[in-house]
Amino acid sequence: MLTLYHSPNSRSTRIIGLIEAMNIRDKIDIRLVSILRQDGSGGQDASNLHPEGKVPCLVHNGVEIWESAAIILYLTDLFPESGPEGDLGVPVGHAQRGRYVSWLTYYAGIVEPVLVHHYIGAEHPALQATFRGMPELAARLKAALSGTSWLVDDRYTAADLLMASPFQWFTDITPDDPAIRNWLARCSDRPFHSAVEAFEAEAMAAL
Ligand SMILES: N[C@@H](CCC(=O)N[C@@H](CS)C(=O)NCC(=O)O)C(=O)O
Repeated sequence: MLTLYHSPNSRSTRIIGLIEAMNIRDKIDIRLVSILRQDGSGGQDASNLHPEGKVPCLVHNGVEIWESAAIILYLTDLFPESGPEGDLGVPVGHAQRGRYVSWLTYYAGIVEPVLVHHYIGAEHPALQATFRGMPELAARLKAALSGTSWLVDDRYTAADLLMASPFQWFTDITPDDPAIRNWLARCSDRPFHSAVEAFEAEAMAAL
């Protein structure tokens, strides 16, 4: 039994995207919960099993899986080769598995902190030493996209879905580079986005 605790228009929206892209809606019970939003609205929901009351949180047979990158890895491993978009993951043993796992964990460990530091204007030698900054993030993306359309295995994977997501919300922080902008446009063109918009509109109305 799989349950996703979800709040619309939040970081868990990308998990809805993954679910739509993989066509696994019938395999997951999606429960809408409220969260404490950064503008002070909303509030934690006692029914949400995330240990900090955040979203997304996936629960599989009583075990909580939290952090978007972990949930994405978990679902793409659990349901390989599912959905009209084909396999969004990269299986264990595949030559590109390491690259796939690296982008997912790079997102969680580096990209989120770098974007938050950039947003609040935080600068410190320890931040630079530990996470680097926006120029380095842009350089990584640019290098990865040189000569290929996607980050891993020359095809759209959940690594693209996750890595593109913050730039799709905050378009003004997108690095000004044609390779990155074209990649984002390709990511935003994926057919599942219209289903996500419809799902989120309904979820918003239901909350
Ligand atoms: N790094 C986490 C971030 C999760 C997160 O911060 N989610 C926000 C929604 S965008 C949240 O639930 N905030 C509620 C709170 O802070 O209590 C992930 O990607 O899953």
